[in-house]
Amino acid sequence: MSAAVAVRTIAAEPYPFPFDPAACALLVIDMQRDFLEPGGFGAALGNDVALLRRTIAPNVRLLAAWRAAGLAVFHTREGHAPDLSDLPPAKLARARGAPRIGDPGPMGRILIRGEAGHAIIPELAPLPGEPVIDKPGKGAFWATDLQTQLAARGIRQLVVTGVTTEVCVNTTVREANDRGYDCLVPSDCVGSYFPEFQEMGLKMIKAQGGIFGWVSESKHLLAALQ
Ligand code: C5J
Repeated sequence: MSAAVAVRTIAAEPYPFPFDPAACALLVIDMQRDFLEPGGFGAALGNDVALLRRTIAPNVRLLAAWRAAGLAVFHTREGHAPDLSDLPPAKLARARGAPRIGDPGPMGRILIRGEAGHAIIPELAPLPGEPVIDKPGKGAFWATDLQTQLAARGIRQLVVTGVTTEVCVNTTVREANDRGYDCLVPSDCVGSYFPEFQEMGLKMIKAQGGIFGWVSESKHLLAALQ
């Protein structure tokens, strides 16, 4: 990790974000084939994956700059054990009439660890040494050791990217906020299958003086990292 990088201010809403690179991790949420690729879980539910795929290029650029600066990177994957022992019955019961978690899909069993669809898309594949947090829930903190790993690296800020804006990104930002982390969400690096949820998901984060965190664009982070 880069130790001598100064704190700098990032243009953001509702007000500038005091970016402290040495204490800030990039947390890339669930950029998995099941959500982003045709034939995955998201597509099987009738969603247009193009709305999520527009986030790939900005994430690739941000991840490259983050790595070049030597800063901390974490990835997450939503998924479950093959025997579904970590899948709450209530979660399994949802999506009646549609393919469910554990059902066979074009890329293996849907959202099951080890299946092709569960993997992170190749464009954003984790490098050796970058932690990958396997999470059975929507939030990245529940039933994972993310908080322990962040504490071990002295992380107090998170730049949260990935999919989907209103589900796993929002849940993770809220979990992080309650645990004392400052979260910045670059709007071009998060995506939703639903344009109205994209808009509202971002508005909810920055509302009321930044009730859950800050919203910015990746270009401001890229400029600060140069
Ligand atoms: C969903 C996620 N949408 N990663 N998962 O079920 O947001």
